[in-house]
Amino acid sequence: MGKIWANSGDSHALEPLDLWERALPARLAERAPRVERSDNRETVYVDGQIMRRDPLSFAEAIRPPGAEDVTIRLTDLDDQGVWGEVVFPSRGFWIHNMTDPELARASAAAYNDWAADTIIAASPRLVPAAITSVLDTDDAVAELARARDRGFQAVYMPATPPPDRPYNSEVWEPLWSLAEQSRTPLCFHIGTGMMPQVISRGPGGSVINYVETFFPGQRVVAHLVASGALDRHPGLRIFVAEAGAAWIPALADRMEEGYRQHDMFVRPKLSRSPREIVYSQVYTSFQHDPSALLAVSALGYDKVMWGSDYPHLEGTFPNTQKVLHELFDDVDPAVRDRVLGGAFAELFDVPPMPVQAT
Ligand code: MZD
Ligand code: MN
Repeated sequence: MGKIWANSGDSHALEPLDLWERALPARLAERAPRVERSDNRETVYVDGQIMRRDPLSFAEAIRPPGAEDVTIRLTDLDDQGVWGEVVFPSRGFWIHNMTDPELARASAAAYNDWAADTIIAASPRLVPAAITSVLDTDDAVAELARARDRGFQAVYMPATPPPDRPYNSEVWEPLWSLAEQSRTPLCFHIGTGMMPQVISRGPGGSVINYVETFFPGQRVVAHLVASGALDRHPGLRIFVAEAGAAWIPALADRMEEGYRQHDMFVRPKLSRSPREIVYSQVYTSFQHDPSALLAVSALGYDKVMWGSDYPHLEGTFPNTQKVLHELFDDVDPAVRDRVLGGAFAELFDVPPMPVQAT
């Protein structure tokens, strides 16, 4: 079977353990994301909190050499058939669990400098997403502007914002404006921000947790559509990464019904219907879901990208070609090209992909 080439909306870089230690003054570095390993577990600390305590087997399983070595990453990409990819943080995710604005501002800038020097500099196929503060809008706007100057094309946002800064709040308006004006997609990766990933323990816990982490991605869309944020900024594109895609049409139906049947309560009124806003400004990615392709072919929602989620267990590495053939061999080539490159190209600029094998 010929090699299928794909652009991927979702992957992760693993930061050096001493990134923040080297970049920040000691009084901040000691509260930046750091890791301790003992008795077969890895514990992640940030801003005085324990964020995760994983079995080493899980922590190590998501770290093939390409996770932190860009040269090996590019070799893996060629082998797997991934041309361009959005690169999200790993430990940088924990910056959005900080409560100290100065620490968040400095930690985000340090991550962005590292990602620009290491990932952007390595290849035009790699599109790292910059981190900004979510505690202070002025800091977020300043760092987005700085990141654009450093060559970033995207910003990563947490699926769950700080409790006092919900995404329907006006406090975010200057960030929505700059993201629209600079054509910078805001990329909300699931399992991040002020909601723990592990909610349920005991019977079925891991699958319950896996399902629970995709609900905040749906809340992001509901908040940004219903509050009018996306309606006020028609050029703003948001991307919910790693939550699948087939829920978008159902969410659009739900918002349409609520907007229409509860008209007497609706504010603000929108200039376009919720579905028009979602279908024109909300992008999603999936790894294995057959339902995602049906959202495109059967329900007309085409802002769908495939994502490898390299190097995570939830992704397709090292079996990407097998997954792509299973997903796309019997699919309309127009749908395949849309999901493997077209939607990606509306948000991100990478060199032209090799010609698909017929
Ligand atoms: C980025 C988020 C994704 C998730 C959360 C997990 C599985 C568990 O036996 P017991 O009673 O002690 O129960 C333990 C239990 C098995 C219930 C629990 O430990 O569910 N462990 C792994 O944390 N699942 C839902 S999935 O949150 C979206 C997908 C898996 C990788 C994930 C955890 C990654 C992400 C995302 O923020 C992170 C990061 C750097 O890589 C991994 C870990 C960390 C968090
Ligand atoms: Mn991911």
